[in-house]
Amino acid sequence: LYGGAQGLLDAGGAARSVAWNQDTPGVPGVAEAGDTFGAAVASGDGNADGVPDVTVGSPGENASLGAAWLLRSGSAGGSTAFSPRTLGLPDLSTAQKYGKPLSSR
Ligand SMILES: [Ca+2]
Ligand SMILES: [Ca+2]
Repeated sequence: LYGGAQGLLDAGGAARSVAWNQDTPGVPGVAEAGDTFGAAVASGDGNADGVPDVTVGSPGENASLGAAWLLRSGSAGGSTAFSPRTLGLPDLSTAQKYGKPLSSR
């Protein structure tokens, strides 16, 4: 949901929203059953440019290894996915469900 000076609703009482998934142009990956993309969502200005960014968790990605997506400035364009594999972390055989908990700052 887009926010504004009036909150989540505009002056006319309407809300505008956007939806993303892994098949949205600019969002890395492929939407698959069990991804649980969006199981956790957090917002905050992670790169301190004054524009809120959105982080989306997908703990079911890659057989529940899990991953998280960073949508800079709340936009699909140029978004990035992070997983234990892309970060070079140990690739355990057990489900890590990376991206299940997210926090804002
Ligand atoms: Ca996927
Ligand atoms: Ca930002």
